[in-house]
Amino acid sequence: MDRRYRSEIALLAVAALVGLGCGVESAAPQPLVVLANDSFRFEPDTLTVQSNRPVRIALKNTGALGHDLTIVGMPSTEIRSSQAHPGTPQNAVSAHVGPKQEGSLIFTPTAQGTYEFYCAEPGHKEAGMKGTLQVS
Ligand SMILES: [Cu+2]
Repeated sequence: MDRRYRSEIALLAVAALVGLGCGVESAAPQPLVVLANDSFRFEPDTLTVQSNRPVRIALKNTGALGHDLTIVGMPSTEIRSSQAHPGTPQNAVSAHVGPKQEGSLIFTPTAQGTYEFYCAEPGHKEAGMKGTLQVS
């Protein structure tokens, strides 16, 4: 491989990265509001978003217990959380909210699929605190 060919590849790589960055920044976020309560339910418990567009979930805890919204195994970039739950797995998207608090969870899902979300507080998922995120 000669030097000129190599620099053309480098230029193409840079152009691809810049293109991706612009695409993410110019896309309008998909705003969602999810309520968490002490009946161990999310409202709504079914969410639908588009892939490769940023998602912003406002998580409102209407209860007197701490709750969170955790999604494990969903390919995502640009992940930002107001407060991750302590002990959240590394491949998780998660936001924790204290009683009567509101938090935010921002991410860009990169793969279509159906993903489970749940509350990672001990016993909450088992009590039914879970839902489904559809990425189309
Ligand atoms: Cu909970």
